[in-house]
Amino acid sequence: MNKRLVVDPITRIEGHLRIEAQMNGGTIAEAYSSGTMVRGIEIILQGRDPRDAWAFAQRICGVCTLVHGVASVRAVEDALSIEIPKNAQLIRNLMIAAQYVHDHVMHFYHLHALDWVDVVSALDADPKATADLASSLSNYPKSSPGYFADVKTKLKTFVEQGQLGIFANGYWGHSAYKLPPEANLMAVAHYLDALEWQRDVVKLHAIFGGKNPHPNFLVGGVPSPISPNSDGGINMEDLAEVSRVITKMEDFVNQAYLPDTLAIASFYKDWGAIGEGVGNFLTYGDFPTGASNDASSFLVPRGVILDRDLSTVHEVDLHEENEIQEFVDHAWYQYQGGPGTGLHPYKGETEFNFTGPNPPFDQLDVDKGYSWLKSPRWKGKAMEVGPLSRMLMLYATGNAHAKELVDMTLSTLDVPVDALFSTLGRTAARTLETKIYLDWMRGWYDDLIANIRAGDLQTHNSEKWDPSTWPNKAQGAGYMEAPRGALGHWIVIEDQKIANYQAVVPTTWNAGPRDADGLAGPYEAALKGHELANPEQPLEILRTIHSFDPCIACAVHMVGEDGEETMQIKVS
Ligand code: NFE
Ligand code: MG
Repeated sequence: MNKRLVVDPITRIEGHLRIEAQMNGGTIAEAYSSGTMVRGIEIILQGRDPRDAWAFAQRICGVCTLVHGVASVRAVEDALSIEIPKNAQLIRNLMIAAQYVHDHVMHFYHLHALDWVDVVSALDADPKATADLASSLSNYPKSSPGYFADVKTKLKTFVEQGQLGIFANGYWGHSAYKLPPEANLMAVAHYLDALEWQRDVVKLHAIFGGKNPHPNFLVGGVPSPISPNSDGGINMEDLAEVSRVITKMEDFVNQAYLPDTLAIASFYKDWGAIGEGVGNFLTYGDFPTGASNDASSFLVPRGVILDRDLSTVHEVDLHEENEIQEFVDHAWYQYQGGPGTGLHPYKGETEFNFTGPNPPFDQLDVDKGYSWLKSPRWKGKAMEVGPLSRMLMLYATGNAHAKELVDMTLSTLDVPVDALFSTLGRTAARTLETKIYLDWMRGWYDDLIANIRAGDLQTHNSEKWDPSTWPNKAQGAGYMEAPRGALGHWIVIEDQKIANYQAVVPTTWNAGPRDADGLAGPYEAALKGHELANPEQPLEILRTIHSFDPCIACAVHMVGEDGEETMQIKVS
């Protein structure tokens, strides 16, 4: 009899995700992805003042802490035709890119690395050899034998006391771990350093947005005024600190994140042919250099790549009702239009329809609803969104830096271009795009300083702040590239209040369940065909799911009650 493997919850992600894998011997024949928590921010927003929406929407998630704020103010600005000042655009770009750098480094070391790095094996490392390895890879300052000996001692104490703490519950010793002990020790050391590093780099958000997580936003611009020589608002000392933060980001990315990615990947080249997914890639695009809703000015272009064909980029219209639609045939929602209905977000409905099974249960009934995520589709097709989609879009549209980075990675690893479409490609894309955005950050920073020096201090456009200036009915789309991919908020405003609000977020695209036609979502498609060395320790599932960097709070716009904390693996 075919067995169904259940992994619930998947750990080292945001939120609660359950994967069920229909096994054929040791191979995954079919996989099912289920978001298991629910709240309902879209419903909470109805009837509120559109100018307040960002503050509620931002609470969708505490990981991608600012993206829902940005998407929300952009949606309102699009609906009311508000253009924001140049300085506000630059500051938003800086804040968005800072989020990427922070989020991607944390994801690599704290959420994904331990799928590839065996912490316990690091105890066998020779600190001197580790220092030699680290020094051969980069000029990261902490690369001495004494430093690695200290990290090893710290780790040894954890293990001997049975208190692995943040390293508890790994599949240490699993046969799929391939790194030599020295590479494991180096990666563990950088894991710990990244924890410290991220504490500093969030200052950029605090300076521009008042705090982190959840920095403040403002419809029409940014909330903190620029006042170069005063104590209130953003002064020159604050801006100097922003520059120091960017340098700190550059140093860690160049000296640790990029070399570590390449070094670790070189032991896992086989993962360049595993975890391909749906092969369709969507970007909404971001980083305007002109008006915020003029996609032609975006540094990351908008578009779709189909069937891995990088020679053609298809156009995407976010307002066209036949393009982006959400289906709920395998989700715990219902539409007034009945089964098979796909709704554009302007017409979106969020009505719960939980059809069970009630917990505790052994397995989901995948013929019915089985997730709190909807199934978004573009022209009926499942789309992968995120770092890989963006890198492919930059590559396909001829971005020179992207091409240089991708070509360098392929030749360093000695893998074919097809290796991009994989678990390894997804993880490498995250690292490579971080390099590109850091370069852009430096440019935006310089532009901002030049504007200020030229006397342009404007950060807010208040022309349409007063609701009496608004039309009775308006609708708009706010979109961006969040760290995990294309994010859109759609708002309908009637009589100065929110009549409908829908968010379609990256993890919904990637982790959503099957649609009306039974077509699998990207997670589900990517897992198909995985061979598990040991089904009781499904490390291979974690590798591919983590390569997408799941965030289920975003995906269902929810915060759930705390479920079980331990990971449960069941073969039934
Ligand atoms: Ni909660 Fe998010 C990002 C958004 S993912 S992390 O990035 O939007 O669905
Ligand atoms: Mg939604």
